[in-house]
Amino acid sequence: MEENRKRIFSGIQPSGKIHLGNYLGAVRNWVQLQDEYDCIYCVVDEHAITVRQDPAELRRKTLELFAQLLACGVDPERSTLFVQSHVTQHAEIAWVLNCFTMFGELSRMTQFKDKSAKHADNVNAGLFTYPVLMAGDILLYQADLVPVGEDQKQHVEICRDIATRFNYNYGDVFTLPDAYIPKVGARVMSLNQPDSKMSKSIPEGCVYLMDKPDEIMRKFKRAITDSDTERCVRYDRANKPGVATLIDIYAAVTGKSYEAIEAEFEGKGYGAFKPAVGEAVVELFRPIRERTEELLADKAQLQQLYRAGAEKASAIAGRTLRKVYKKVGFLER
Ligand code: ATP
Ligand code: LTN
Repeated sequence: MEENRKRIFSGIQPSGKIHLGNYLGAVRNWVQLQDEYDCIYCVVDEHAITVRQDPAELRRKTLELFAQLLACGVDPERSTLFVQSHVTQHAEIAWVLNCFTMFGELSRMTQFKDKSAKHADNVNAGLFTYPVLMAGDILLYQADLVPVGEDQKQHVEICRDIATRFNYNYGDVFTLPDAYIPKVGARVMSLNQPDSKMSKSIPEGCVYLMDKPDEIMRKFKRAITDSDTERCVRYDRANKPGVATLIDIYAAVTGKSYEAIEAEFEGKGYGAFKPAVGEAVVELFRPIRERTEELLADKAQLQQLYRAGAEKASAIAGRTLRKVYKKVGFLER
């Protein structure tokens, strides 16, 4: 590890399978950034329990997500990949940071507002303080950059605010992080509700990394296009949101510009366009799905990898937490 490289931290929840939005908005960048940065990536199981999880399922999803991240190209030789609950400092720093976070600022978080409306029967304190745990994740590693999709920008901002407040009281303890949001793919929209982001909560409009090719093709063929009479492939988010969603996906997967895509499908209509986008996604995911299956067949190797990841992570996290405890005035043991 070169000493003066900038540090990257990001996390992903094991509350479901990786979908195209997660991949294009975050995970693909995680992989690319490994060449230039010192990267630390985390499966955030502690965040996942802010909504009810079946214990056996959560364990299974955590391991599957870990394998999927490896299959996507997160390289444990170059980066640190671990499971949040294996590194106790995350829960510990969250308590301290809770005391430096204001009720009012947490009340303004859009994810809290959305999730508390969706899970009205379980608006628990963890759902409310979720951004504090996330701030701790980032600050423990003194990260400079946090690669996330657009929807997480607000959480990185509150992390900066918390860090600034702490530093104001105790000196330069924390590095102030910036969100790293991709130019394409930062907000992939749902295939059947093009005004909502692609999310596992709208399963029909959501394409998973582990979906079989025929399933992916089925979802793309059923994707909402538009009821306009023009039926041509043209980027117009306001008037043709369904087509814009598909063009965005095709652009993010192939690297082609909007103009090139419009030219490619000129005079061809949606009947040719939808399967072409589907095919591109099938080919993108095929090798990753196959690799995930291989990795999941060797549980002992996975265990060895997540243990090694946790060890590397806790050495860094421990240093930050010791400093924080000292600054706030906890008596040394
Ligand atoms: P979901 O809405 O499906 O529950 P999430 O945002 O809760 O997803 P995470 O697994 O925690 O899921 O997200 C991991 C990363 O994926 C985050 O950086 C998030 O910003 C990004 N992401 C999630 N959905 C999208 C999307 N539709 N487009 C782009 N990025 C996304
Ligand atoms: N809140 C994020 C997941 C997450 C995260 C993090 C992302 C938890 N801790 C630290 C970046 C850095 C989400 O819901 N997608």
